[in-house]
Amino acid sequence: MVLTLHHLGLSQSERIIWLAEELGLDYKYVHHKRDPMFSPQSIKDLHPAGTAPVMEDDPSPVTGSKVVIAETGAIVDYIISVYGNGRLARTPKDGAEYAPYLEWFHFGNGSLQPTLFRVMMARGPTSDPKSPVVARTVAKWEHQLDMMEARLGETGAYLAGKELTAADVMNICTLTTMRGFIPVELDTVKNKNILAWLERVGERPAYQKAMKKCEGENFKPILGPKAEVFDIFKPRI
Ligand SMILES: N[C@@H](CCC(=O)N[C@@H](CS)C(=O)NCC(=O)O)C(=O)O
Repeated sequence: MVLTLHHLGLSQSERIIWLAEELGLDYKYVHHKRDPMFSPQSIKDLHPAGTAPVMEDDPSPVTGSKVVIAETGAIVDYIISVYGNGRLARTPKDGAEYAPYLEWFHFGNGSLQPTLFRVMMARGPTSDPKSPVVARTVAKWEHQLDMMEARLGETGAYLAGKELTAADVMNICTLTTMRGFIPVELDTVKNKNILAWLERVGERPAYQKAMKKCEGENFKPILGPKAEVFDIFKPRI
């Protein structure tokens, strides 16, 4: 066993565990508990970023020595290329799915998640609800959901096409687990394709297995229109 995947409880690092389960990889799982809300020292000791996920590959088949990565998109790319035989990715050879795959893959960390975190700041106690910046932030979030809704309407299934790809893996947690930090609701009419997509993902055995591994047997992922703040964040948000 050479691949070690580090997850921080209730966090976006669930994406890597889900990916590994979808690919059926053999890996060592390491769970880190928040301290009390952010990374514990055990995560900080792994990489200067001090954030999760962290992947350790020792020895990496690429270098023959230890490789450590702490950025989700890079870990996803590495795992798919080195251990996944390209599965769950799209390349120029896949024709029409290539460009949307790339765009939606990067949309997750490049647009959707930063916007959701800005919504959190906009709702914070120091924010002025009348500020145009707040209005613009909320409008941007709505607009990004509209884009996603339209794309899922086009494919009728997943972001790149009819099959799950890493583009879905990059985006799902912002609309599931991240809503346990920032409880935005989804509209059953306006966001119906998004909600159907969350349900589709929630039915995947690999997703279920990953979520149980990350958060315990009794954890219920946020897959419906309503979202409640996780207990550990309640006094702080
Ligand atoms: N861009 C990074 C962000 C990583 C990140 O901020 N992870 C959060 C998990 S939700 C974290 O480690 N938070 C704890 C902390 O910042 O102390 C990625 O996609 O991997």
